[in-house]
Order: sequence, then C-alpha cells, then structure tokens
Amino acid sequence: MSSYVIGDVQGCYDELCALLAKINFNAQSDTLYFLGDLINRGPKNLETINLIRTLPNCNTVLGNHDLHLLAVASGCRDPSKKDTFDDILNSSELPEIADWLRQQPLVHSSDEFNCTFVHAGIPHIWTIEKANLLSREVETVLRGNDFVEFLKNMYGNTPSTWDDTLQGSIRHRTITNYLTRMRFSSAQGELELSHKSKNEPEGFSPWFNFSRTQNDLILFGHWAALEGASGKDNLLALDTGCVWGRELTAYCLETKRRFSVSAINR
Ligand SMILES: [Mn+2]
Repeated sequence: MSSYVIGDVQGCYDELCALLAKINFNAQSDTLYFLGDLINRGPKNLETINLIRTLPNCNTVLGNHDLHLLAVASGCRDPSKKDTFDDILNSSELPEIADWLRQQPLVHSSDEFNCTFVHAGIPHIWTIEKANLLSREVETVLRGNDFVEFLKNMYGNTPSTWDDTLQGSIRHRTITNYLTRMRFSSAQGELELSHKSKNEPEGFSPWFNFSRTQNDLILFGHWAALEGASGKDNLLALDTGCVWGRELTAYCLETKRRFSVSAINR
C-alpha cells in the first residue's frame, strides 16, 4: 500500500513501465498520482495515456500538453510541428480519451497526505484553497457544453497578472496559465511565460521562491530545467526531463524517497 507521484511522462511509455517495475508497483494496492503532461514530444503517447486512464487507483492533473491535445482533437488548434501525438489523433479511441481528459482536474489537494498536486505550480498570490476554487471554475467549463469555446480562447500570454475581477474566457485562460504554464513570477504575481531555462529574467523569480502564507506541500512538474530540484523541502519538482534524455522520477509519499529510471536512448 504505497502512493507514488510521477512527473512528466510525455509519451515515454517504456520508461514508465521500467519505473513501475522498479517500484514493484501493485495496481491493486498502490496508488499513482501523475503531475500532467502525460503525452507529447515522446514516442508512445497512445500506450501511455491508455495505461494511465485504465489503471485502478490512478490520478492525474492536467498539463499544458494534455490541454493542447484536447484543443487539437476538437479542431480548435492546428498541431505544431513538434507534436508527436498523431498516434492518439488517429486512434479509434480518441473520443473516449478526450472525454477522460476533460474530466481531470488542474489542481488536486489530498487530505490524506496534506499535499497538493499541480502541473506547473501555485502562485504565491493564491492560497491553496483559492487555487482549488479557481481550478474548479476551469474544470466546470472543461466538462460542460462550452468546452470548445474555452479551448479556442485558451492560448495567449495575456493578461500576465491575476486580477479577481477577470471574467469569462480571459479569466479561465489566466487561471490555466498559472496552473499549467507558470515558471517565473514577479513579486506582484506577474507571469513571465517565455523563459524556460533556470536563468531569471530581470524582475522575476521562480514561482516557488516567493514566501507563502502557510507551509504548503506542493508537488509539481513542467520545468525540466530544474532537474528535480527547487531548493525547497515542501515544494517538490518532479519533472526530471525523461523526454529530453534524462530521467523519469517517482516520489513515494509515505517514505519520501525518490526512484528514477534513465531515459532509453532512441
Ligand atoms: Mn508542461
């Protein structure tokens, strides 16, 4: 009876299987929490998502690549040249995969472990409780009849700063940008969405460097350049860049141990 949190898989199905073997994963008694970006850029997206959605005791939050797949699948967005999820788009299972993705949350807080799972992070300007409430707003739209409208309006870096008075599709885009794309923030909570390295743009810092009002335990992915290290004991970075040739990592919530497998050379 163990619980593991796994960072960005991005279609690295063979490494996921190797990681599950390494932790002696038991599908009946163990629980998995994925941190989003289950697919894209890697080679075996259909196998990856079908494994994750059919395992018992398996949870995920949505990442930017998962939402991008939904946008492409529903005709809101053309695929980019870097996208590798044609195997899902061409599958007869696409409708059920898309329906399953639309039911997944952007933020999930666990009472059992007193922690929060999110793809990119929780900005210091929001409490955990507020992040959950805002996440529920987006999830309601994503599950409802107007989800295509949300996906059409999801792309874009503006507005760059949260404001409680934001409304409609702009509000939903801004919430989604914080929860699924954030890396750098200003002290005022302004997002800087163009930098992916560890080097801070002037006036900005990694979102997890700003002090929080409570000692929250947050597990997040999305930022492979961190190489699994945020420098904070309670803000755990678990994207260790498997799709970029590094490692896939699982964190055991009971023992606080990390387990990693190396990317397979292709
Ligand atoms: Mn991501």
